[in-house]
Amino acid sequence: MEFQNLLIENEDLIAIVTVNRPKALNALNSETIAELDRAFQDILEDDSIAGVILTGSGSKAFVAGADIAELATKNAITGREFALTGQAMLNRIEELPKPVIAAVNGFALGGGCELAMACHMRVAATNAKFGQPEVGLGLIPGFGGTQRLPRLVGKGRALELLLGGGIIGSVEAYRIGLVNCVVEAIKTDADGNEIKDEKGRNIFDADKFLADVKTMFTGFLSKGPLALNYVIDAVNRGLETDLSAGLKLEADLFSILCSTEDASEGLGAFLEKREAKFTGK
Ligand code: CO8
Repeated sequence: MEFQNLLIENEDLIAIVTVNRPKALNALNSETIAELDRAFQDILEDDSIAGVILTGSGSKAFVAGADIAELATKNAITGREFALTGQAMLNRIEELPKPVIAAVNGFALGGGCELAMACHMRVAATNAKFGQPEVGLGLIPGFGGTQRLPRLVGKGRALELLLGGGIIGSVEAYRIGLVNCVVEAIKTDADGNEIKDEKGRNIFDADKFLADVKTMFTGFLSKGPLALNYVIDAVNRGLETDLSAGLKLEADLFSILCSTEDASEGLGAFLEKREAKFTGK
């Protein structure tokens, strides 16, 4: 399918999905939300894809939020529809049975931070900036920010970001647990010396960043595909329930895996001191 606002490349079992509206800092309008929904539906059905890297085009923004020009046209009815449609798309990402990693390059604000939080893991470039600035627009987050942020960083820190509307950098995002790691990807010359811009600042290298994320991600994708699927399911559903129901769910999923070809291959490979070759069966 052709997309107007997304670029999709499939490389080595990984789909790299890039939100591509650079003139609006990759802000999410209705069309982009529908395209992301469609793209993740396609990825679900595509057996040649084992995982997804989600990023934004250019060096300035991952996604700078919901499209504010479009938001300004919403009333109580259409605003609710917009929030529910965005939430459904983010739920689709969160529930995808294949790992999804957000490669956050630049601004991840409002809906952009919410998009990153719906992914299973987040890698931040050093230039990444996160925030939920909606209160400054007289709004609250509508794509899950009030729910996923406290689950990721705890109630106190989430309230500080949600009430203050402030923007934090990659190091602080790492410190509070909003991102899994920070990667420095800056342009260097052939001798490895940093190339600076006219103001003496480092220059972000988007290709290097994606290559580093891809290398990191490939390690995850070498594991048993069914096990990855069940980890995502157990964590997502477990967080919706109490500990005893979550533990029962884990035992059920564990027992199903015990009878899979992936588990006999993984256990056999360990005992035979060789590398496992999983088939996802
Ligand atoms: N929507 C639409 N256009 C945007 C957005 C956005 N979120 N962000 C930036 N742009 C546009 C700017 O309007 C500008 O366009 P133009 O060149 O035509 O004037 C272009 O992108 C470049 O932006 P700036 O000139 O502002 O770039 P700066 O480097 O000066 O600033 C910032 C970068 C700090 C990121 C700044 O652009 C900014 O503050 N953007 C808005 C960030 C924001 O508030 N995001 C939250 C939006 S609300 C939201 O996400 C709610 C989600 C849930 C909604 C559900 C409700 C129903």
